[in-house]
Formats: sequence, structure tokens, C-alpha cells
Amino acid sequence: IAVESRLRRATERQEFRLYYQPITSLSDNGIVSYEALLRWHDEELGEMSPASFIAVAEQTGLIVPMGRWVVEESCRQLAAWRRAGVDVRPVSVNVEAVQLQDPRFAAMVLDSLTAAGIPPELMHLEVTELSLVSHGDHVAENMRTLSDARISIYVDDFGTGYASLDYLRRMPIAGLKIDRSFVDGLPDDSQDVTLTRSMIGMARSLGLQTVAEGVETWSQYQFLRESGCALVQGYLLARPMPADAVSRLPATLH
Ligand code: G
Ligand code: G
Ligand code: NA
Ligand code: MN
Repeated sequence: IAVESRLRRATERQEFRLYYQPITSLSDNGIVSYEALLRWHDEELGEMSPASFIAVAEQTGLIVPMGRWVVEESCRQLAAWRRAGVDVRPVSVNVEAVQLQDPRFAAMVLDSLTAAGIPPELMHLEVTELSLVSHGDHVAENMRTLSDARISIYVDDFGTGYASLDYLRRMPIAGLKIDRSFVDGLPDDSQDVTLTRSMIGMARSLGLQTVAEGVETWSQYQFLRESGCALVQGYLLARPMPADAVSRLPATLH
């Protein structure tokens, strides 16, 4: 189909861009990291949302070279910010199951960091629950190698997968990103309230970081702070933005 061939072309020509969305601390609104979000503008198809092309990229295997570009570009950007004297925060990169199943994934990430002269602590990874229980021995091996190298790994869209929680015991997880479908109903929907509190409580007991995604209102923000959530991300604080806008941000938002 059209999307696949355009995507192949865009991958070869590296016609993507990364936007960055701040993740802030609920204790002082300081920016603690940025999520890197892929952007693709195609001449014929127009602006394409990753929600529509990531699945195609995964099915066709294009996600592997595309994902490598995302990692390398994040490293290049971190290096550029450092050169410009920006007070650099870690960049959090989304990773699909297919990438984690690639036996060379961890080495590719570590090589990219080394090539750019960036310490591994400045890269975080976001993986979904399903990729943590997907088949293939290489997933656990990649996770272990990356975590041993001090890269923090977060579970993205937490609470929406149908995986058992067993992976929280087996995998080196640094934190949970509570899916925005739970945040949406805060603070009025009693089920969302209960589920969000449970996720925060579980994360705290396990010594994991918590990030609430999709925070759009002050009442959600207040609720999350009172519930002991550590970090927030969402349009209330900042939208995803190009790298040059990041370098102009203050250290603390609002
Ligand atoms: O930025 P936006 O909200 O449109 O992203 C939609 C979806 O695409 C989200 O689920 C996000 O995790 C995913 N996504 C964005 N950038 C990347 C990327 O670089 N790699 C992968 N695998 N997924 C991404
Ligand atoms: O699946 P993942 O959590 O990676 O998705 C991140 C996506 O969520 C990004 O594409 C980003 O554009 C989007 N996003 C970030 N903040 C908000 C928000 O406050 N509201 C909504 N609706 N989407 C958001
Ligand atoms: Na994701
Ligand atoms: Mn994400």
C-alpha cells in the first residue's frame, strides 16, 4: 500500500523529525526528562501520526532501521544540546517489541551513545507491557544489557496491556507510565481514581518511578500530586516541541 512504500522511502532518506515533550516532577515542576516523539511529514500523504504508521513499520520490519534512526538522532540531539551549554535532561525513546527482539538492539543503543559521547544515564527507553512478555529470548537479554549499562526502562501505557504482572519481578524496570486513559477520568470517575491510586501504590511498594501521561487539567494534576505520583507529562505542562524550543525552556515549568 501507499503508506508502506512512502515509509520505506522516508526511512532511506531519513525524512523524520523528533519532537520532545517535557516530563516534570510533581514536587517542584522541574523538568526531569523529555519523551522523544517521531514526526513524519510526507509530501503526498501530509502530516502522518505515528499512531497510524508505527503499526505499518512494525509489520514490515521498517521499525528496525526507523528505530535506529530515532536512537541515533536522540544521541545527536543530546550532544548538540551539550555543546550549546544547555542543562541536559535524559531523553526517553519509545521502543516496539520487534526492536527488543532484535539480538543486536542493546549493542546498537550503546554504540550510538558511545559514538555521540553521551553517558547512558541520559537515555531512557519506553516499552509496552506486551513487548515484555513477547516471545524470544533476546527481549530479556537486551533489557538486562541496557539496564546494566544504567539505561532506565519504563513500561509505557501501563495498565492497558493484558499481560500478567510477572514481568515486574523478572525484568529490570525503572518505572511505570500510567496510561492516559486512566488519567482522563480523574478526579471524578471513581474507577479511574481507584485504578490510578492502585497503580501508584503498587509502583511505590516496588520502588518504581511513576509517570502519569496525558495530564491536561489542574484538577488531574492536583489529584496526582495528592496521590503520591512522582512525575507528570501532558498538554497542561507542555506539548511536544522541536529541539530548538527545548533549549529555550526554563528548568522549571509554571
Ligand atoms: O506523538 P503521538 O501522540 O502522535 O504518538 C502516538 C503514538 O506513537 C504513541 O503511542 C507513541 O508512543 C508512538 N510513538 C511516537 N514516537 C515513536 C517512536 O519514535 N517510536 C515508536 N516505536 N513509537 C513512537
Ligand atoms: O503511547 P505513548 O504514551 O508513547 O503516547 C504518547 C503520545 O501522547 C504522544 O504522541 C503525545 O503527543 C500524546 N500526548 C502527550 N500529552 C498528551 C495530553 O495531554 N493529551 C493527549 N490527548 N495526548 C497527549
Ligand atoms: Na509507546
Ligand atoms: Mn511513550
